[in-house]
Amino acid sequence: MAVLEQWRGVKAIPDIEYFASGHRTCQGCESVLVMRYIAKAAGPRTIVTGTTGCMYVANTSYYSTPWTIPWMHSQLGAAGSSAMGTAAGLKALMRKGKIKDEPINVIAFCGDGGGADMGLSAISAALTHEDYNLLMVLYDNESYANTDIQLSGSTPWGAVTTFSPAGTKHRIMHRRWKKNTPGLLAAGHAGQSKFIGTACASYGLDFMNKVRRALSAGGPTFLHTLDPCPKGWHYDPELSHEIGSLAVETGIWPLYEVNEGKLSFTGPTRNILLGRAKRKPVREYLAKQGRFAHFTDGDYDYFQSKVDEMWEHWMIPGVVAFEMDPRDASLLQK
Ligand SMILES: Cc1ncc(C[n+]2csc(CCOP(=O)(O)OP(=O)(O)O)c2C)c(N)n1
Ligand code: SF4
Ligand SMILES: [Mg+2]
Repeated sequence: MAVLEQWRGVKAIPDIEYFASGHRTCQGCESVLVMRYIAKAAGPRTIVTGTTGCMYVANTSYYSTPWTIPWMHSQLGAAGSSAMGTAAGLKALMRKGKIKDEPINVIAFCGDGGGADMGLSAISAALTHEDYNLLMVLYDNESYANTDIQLSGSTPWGAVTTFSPAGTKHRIMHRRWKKNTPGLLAAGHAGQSKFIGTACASYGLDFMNKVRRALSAGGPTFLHTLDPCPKGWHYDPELSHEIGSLAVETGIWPLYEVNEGKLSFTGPTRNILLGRAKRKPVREYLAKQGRFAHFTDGDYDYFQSKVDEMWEHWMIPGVVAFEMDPRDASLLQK
């Protein structure tokens, strides 16, 4: 296992890039910034695998690649399996003396279609194998973007996608609330996974230090990032950074980590919980994106009420969605 020290400020971040030029993602793509950050945070002794999606197709076309560290494509639902296979293979080769015994980081990334939907079982399986050091990164652009923005289990309520166009008969075509993937993995793998967290590329230092903590944790780990996608979310590419910040500042995307079973909140989310900042209205985030352009006042109110519920009634805001049944609340009081 590598031990990567924390970077105390932006000046401590090295200039060198391990994910360089040569990709063809859209202008303003935040998922590609996620790739750059994970490579920078992990450093040169790293192997990356990546499932099919924008971060495969747009990054490795026509014999070009921005990856300067070893990278391998994996099947759409195979982030967990490829991470475990790579970690197990390295361990066996080192044990047999076929390669030098040294810390090598293993990172497997997937999109929300590949990870929150199709490959969730393999990610869960990898998180139960305490003897392998690996990090799985789910980059969430809230759609199957590469195949033209179909909705996934991670798409927010009411958003227009190619599978959920706003119609005249049914204005809101997507009526399911976004799946709480990091919460379900954190709650379901307590005592197995060493680190499970959320991040957003608008908070680069917080993001890269989480990657470094996860890689130094000594076990299977998982990071879920929320990535504004100008093409699928329909906004001017120059707004990507601001939209990512608004997702956190409105409380829609809480930043937290569960490290060795201990939960802590980071960045603006921590300030909101400490009472140092107020949650911004969700409308400020939603109204900047064309995928919500059909929203009425009632739709904004409904969205706000669901986010308020998450902060005011969940057992742990943004993480664990249950409330105690009032009839049983006294059972937990000592
Ligand atoms: C098993 C399988 N089913 C369908 C596809 C077609 N396909 C390729 S990329 C993709 C979208 C993946 O979405 P996501 O994982 O969210 O990544 P994104 O494209 O958004 O970056 C799909 C459906 C495939 N490659 N493999
Ligand atoms: S469609 Fe979205 S995720 Fe895919 S390359 Fe473009 S901006 Fe990035
Ligand atoms: Mg996606």
